[in-house]
Amino acid sequence: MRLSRYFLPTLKETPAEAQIVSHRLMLRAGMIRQASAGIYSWLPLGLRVLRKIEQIVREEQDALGCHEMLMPTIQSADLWRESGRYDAYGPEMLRIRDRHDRDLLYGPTNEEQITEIVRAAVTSYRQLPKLLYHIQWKFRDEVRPRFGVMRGREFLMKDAYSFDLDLAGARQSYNKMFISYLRSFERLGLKAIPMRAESGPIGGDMSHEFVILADTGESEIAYHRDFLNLSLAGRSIDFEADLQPLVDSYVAQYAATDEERDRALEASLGDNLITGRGIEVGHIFYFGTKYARPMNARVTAPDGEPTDIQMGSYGIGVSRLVGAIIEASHDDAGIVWPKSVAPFAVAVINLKATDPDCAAASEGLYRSLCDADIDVLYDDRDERPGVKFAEMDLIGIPWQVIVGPKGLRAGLVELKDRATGERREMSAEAVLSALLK
Ligand code: P5A
Repeated sequence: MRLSRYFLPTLKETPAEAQIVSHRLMLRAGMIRQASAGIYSWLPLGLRVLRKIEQIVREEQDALGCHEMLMPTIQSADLWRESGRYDAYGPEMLRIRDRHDRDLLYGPTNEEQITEIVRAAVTSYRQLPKLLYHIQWKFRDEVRPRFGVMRGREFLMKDAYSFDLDLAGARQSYNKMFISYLRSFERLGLKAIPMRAESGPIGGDMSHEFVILADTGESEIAYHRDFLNLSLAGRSIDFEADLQPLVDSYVAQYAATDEERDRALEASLGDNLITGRGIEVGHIFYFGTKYARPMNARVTAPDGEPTDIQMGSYGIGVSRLVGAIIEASHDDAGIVWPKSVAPFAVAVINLKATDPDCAAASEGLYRSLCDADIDVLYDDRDERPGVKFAEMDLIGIPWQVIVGPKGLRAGLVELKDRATGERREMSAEAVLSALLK
């Protein structure tokens, strides 16, 4: 991508309305623009990051055997009357009326919609288990939308739903998601801590919030210090095996929210307990027959009796993650993208666009990187070097290749690592082979 032709409306001034660093940086880096309170347009740079996150989440859902589909944003109120949630949901739900006076709503979540789909198609225990997900925009008319995309009114969620015959099956589905979430967040460059959460009317131990550490987070958290050393990276997981021992090894490590019932556990951790603040990036629930019963989602069990389907739901805040990753990874100069989600892998910075040698060398590098299928942002503008450096640091591209007249005379360009600030002089060929690796 040539920067001269790209749409990257960066801001020099810090926008006054932004209270936290990720919101400030997303506005300054030209990633988003507010449309109205809690509703944002995603500009080209922001959309690239959103799509990268979405793709990692998608690959990890696919890997555990969850199947992608797409449900609409607009739902019928009648479905929600069946489950009893239409009145219960309150003012957070955006209610709409069509030209025939039919009540609709902009979906805040999709339990009812998916239950309707599955009950129509699944009638026998032989068709279970089923795991389905979609990645779709949601609307919640939050009282206080704030912090940019972190607490928006319109936001992108990955929501998955599990359908099982019995509790043992439901627990296995839950555990698959639990382990898959740890892997997904690791791939996104995050350390997410699974915290026991309020499990609602069903009780039991099957609801967890996945929280990443950030001082500006809205959740209070407490965890065992060893937790930060746990990792699934490089481990291949057999999702059909019994995952309970692996889940237990995580769950045993730390405490949870500041609920009364967790105080004893917190006390038992003693010096190993670390408390702090975090951002909830995922939330998983087991809710048994809460929707299946009122909505008549049943199968015939092996004994021939009709049985309510056991369900769970599993959310990841895809658009919130863009902000959360920035909260976890930035410095004074701007964003420091983890390589897995960076909008471009490499930036080529031509320090003197009017110099034919600089232009030829930069073009050559740009072409070779593009040919190798690497996402490159090429700053070909006639701008001062200081402006170019500041903008590339602000938007956080992991590798910068800096081409200037002085270096070129010695046959050298510079390769800068955005995360460490380390700069190395090398030949263009050496830069190419380093980046292609
Ligand atoms: C689980 C999937 C649910 O809605 N139903 C389907 C369940 N859970 S949840 O916790 O309410 O939301 C899941 C995740 O969505 C993100 N999220 C938000 N992101 C941005 N702005 C918001 N207003 C917002 N509300 C929820 C969170 O990451 C949450 O974990």
